[in-house]
Amino acid sequence: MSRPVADGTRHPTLEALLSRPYPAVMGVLNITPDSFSDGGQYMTPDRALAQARRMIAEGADIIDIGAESTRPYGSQPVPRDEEMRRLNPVLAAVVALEVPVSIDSMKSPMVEWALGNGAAIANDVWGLQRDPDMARVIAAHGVPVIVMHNRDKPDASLDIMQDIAAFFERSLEIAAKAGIPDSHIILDPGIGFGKTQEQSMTVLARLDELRTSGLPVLVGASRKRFISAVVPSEPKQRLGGSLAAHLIAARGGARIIRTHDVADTVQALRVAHAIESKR
Ligand code: HH2
Repeated sequence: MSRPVADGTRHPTLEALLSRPYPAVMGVLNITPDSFSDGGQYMTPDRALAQARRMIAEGADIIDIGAESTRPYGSQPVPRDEEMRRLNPVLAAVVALEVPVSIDSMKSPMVEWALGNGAAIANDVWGLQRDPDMARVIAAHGVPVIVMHNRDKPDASLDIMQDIAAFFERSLEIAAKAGIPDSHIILDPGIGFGKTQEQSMTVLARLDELRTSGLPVLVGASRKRFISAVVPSEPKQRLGGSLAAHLIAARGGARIIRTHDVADTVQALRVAHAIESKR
């Protein structure tokens, strides 16, 4: 289940990661000037690669690379050429680190390019429902896809769990039509996307309801704004809240945790698992 790499260590495959008793950790690598918590920090290829190496040393199982901020409010749309200009000097070098790389992009041509250049997972924050070519591109490469729930605007009157379930049903239909097997789908409720802060917390509290699909669930609560609704804080001061959310997500069945703070998250997940195994 694992493949050897040049330095003699062995990094497990995605299948092996998902079968572990504690969740896999996905480290966030934002090559953007405007990401909500770390914009501008990894804009040069050297810095981006150093951050990827650091996250892997800290225990990241997957590196998620994005070159366009997807934060719901205030992010600037990035033209495809610019997204490519940011990713091009970084992607191959990160892929060479031999950890599965996911490409966080809403544009099917970017995803196609990244999958052709070694990315192993597609991360679509519109769950195959925005770019009409996304499902075809992903099916053609035969790779797993993270299908994230999203909405243009939050609606406080919604039953958010029902909305997510209906959204995933549509995504799964699109995937099936394009020839993406269920075994390649990872569901993500999209914490902070098209949701009120209350709804983001409801989703975390009721995550186990998403498991009825039998598909693995990813959660990314790292540094997000709902934390500040409970304890006012700047994004970089939200580690405690992020860990709390991620431990609750793990208990609710999340199989992958997406985070900016890899070392602390790995430690929290592993210690929680070690304690729970004593019951
Ligand atoms: N959150 C962000 C971006 N991409 N992808 C998935 N699947 N799930 C998430 O929760 C998710 C995501 C937002 O975080 P970040 O990448 O740090 O910010 P920005 O989009 O501003 O770059």
